Amino acid sequence: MQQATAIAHPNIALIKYWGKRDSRLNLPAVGSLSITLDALCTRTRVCFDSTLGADSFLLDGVGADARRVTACLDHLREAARIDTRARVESSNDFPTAAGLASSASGFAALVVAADAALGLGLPAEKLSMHARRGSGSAARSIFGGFVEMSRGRRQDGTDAVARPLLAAEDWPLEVVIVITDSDAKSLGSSAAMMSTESAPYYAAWVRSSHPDLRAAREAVLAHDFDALANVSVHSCLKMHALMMAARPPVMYWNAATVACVRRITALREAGLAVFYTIDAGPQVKAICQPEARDAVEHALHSIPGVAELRRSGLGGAAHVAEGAA
Ligand code: 2P0
Repeated sequence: MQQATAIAHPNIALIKYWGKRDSRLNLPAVGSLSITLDALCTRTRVCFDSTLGADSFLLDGVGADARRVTACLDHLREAARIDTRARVESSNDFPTAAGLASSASGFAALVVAADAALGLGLPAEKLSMHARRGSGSAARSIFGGFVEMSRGRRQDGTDAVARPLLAAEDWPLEVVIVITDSDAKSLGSSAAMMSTESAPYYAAWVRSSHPDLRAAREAVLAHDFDALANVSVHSCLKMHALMMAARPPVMYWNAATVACVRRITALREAGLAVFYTIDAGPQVKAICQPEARDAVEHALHSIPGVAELRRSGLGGAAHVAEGAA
């Protein structure tokens, strides 16, 4: 038996990945920029066992569909020139499939654990490429802090990988995660993404993502909070507008989502260093300077429909869990 356990953290995109240039290889249509959250965590154990006839997948203690896990492991098995099946056990300390990027941390942890179990020792860029094949956003969760993901140009996708942009300790922003609904979402992001390619603005979305990515990269490297806030809110709302303009439309927001957006906007107008982003779900993430965090939490916790607040710093590259089997 060859086994290892890995830990990975979800990330949230400030410049959004939405749309694919190749769905078979899972290549993104646009580049993206994210922050990895150190307070949320996925722990995944992979055990290759020659007595197994098929891969099995236990997610938060419950048997789950192993097809995407198998597809991801197949690439690593090919690299290791083995055909052994694996038992995979994964758990999240936050709601799964609810717009909190559990697939990002999930596939990043899977790839890092499988790489260690098989003794491959792949470099981080290769791990990122394998994670991307599992889930586009997972490519970014291989790294901590601020991370940039390239759309790449090559047809084989070998250049569609993430790279670290700035270490967390170089600009230690904080995130208040506002959970407005912890149920799993009814429409997964892969399906939603495919359907939004029917929106009439899709070509404009792809075209306009390049200057957004450049502006965000420059803002991160210059530690320019206002510039990062402006371009991040723009990317977020543009992505949701694209979803709403699809046929059929996709609408992830609920009343509390809208109330939080309005409250955060008012806080920012009043001079607080905070902005919001929203992913494929109804949760809101408030990104702020550390000194603004208490005021942000205070303003958000009493909004009707807000179920829970979680706070996080940045950090957390995916890694093998030392001492675990
Ligand atoms: C992102 N999201 O950049 C965007 C913003 C959600 C909204 O990447 O089809 O689960 O598995 O590659 O990575 C969520 O999509 O999609 C996502 P697949 P994924 O974080």
